[in-house]
Amino acid sequence: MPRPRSIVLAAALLAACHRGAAPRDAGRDAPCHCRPDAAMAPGAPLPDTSLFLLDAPWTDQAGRAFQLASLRGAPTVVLMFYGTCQSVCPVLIGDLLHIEAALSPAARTRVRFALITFDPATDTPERLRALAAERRLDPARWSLLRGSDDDVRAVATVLGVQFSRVDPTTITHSNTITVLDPQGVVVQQLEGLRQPVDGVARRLEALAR
Ligand SMILES: [Cu+2]
Repeated sequence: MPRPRSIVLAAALLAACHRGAAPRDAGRDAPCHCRPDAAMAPGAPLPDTSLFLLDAPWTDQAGRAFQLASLRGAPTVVLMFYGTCQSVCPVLIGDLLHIEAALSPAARTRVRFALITFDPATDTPERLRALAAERRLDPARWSLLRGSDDDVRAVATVLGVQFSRVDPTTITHSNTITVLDPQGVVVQQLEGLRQPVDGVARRLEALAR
């Protein structure tokens, strides 16, 4: 059986990034060596390591069609999570809220937050909308996204996020917060819970200028 196009594209993206350095190596405050010197003009082709090259159809918490490429031009914080997680996902969403709170008002209006569920079968738009309301996630900045299992796996591959379903209600997963530059290239990753957010906030401020 041929592999889905999204998986093939994710593998190509990963290979392109490894020609420079893996997204993981962009972690902490280190500069991302995989960021190419492509022109940053809005109409220019996306860098070949851009997550936005995954042109899969997503659905947001309002039930609207959503493309990752619609985030182009905005520094974006990406978290893979699932809504029924009882342990770490609520903490990670709290960490993203801390990042948002650490931004200047000017940067806050530009930065976007994209939460992609590992569990699209359970996390319907209604459930995602309820979660967004419960956590007071501003819909102008926060998109909670569900897609096909293949497309979720493709994003996880590009971000270096591991996940695995251990029983019908539990998914084990990496605790990774990723910062994308306005072209969709990984420039920073935080691993673990309750990490200091100052470095990420500074990076987002710089990207939002
Ligand atoms: Cu979780």
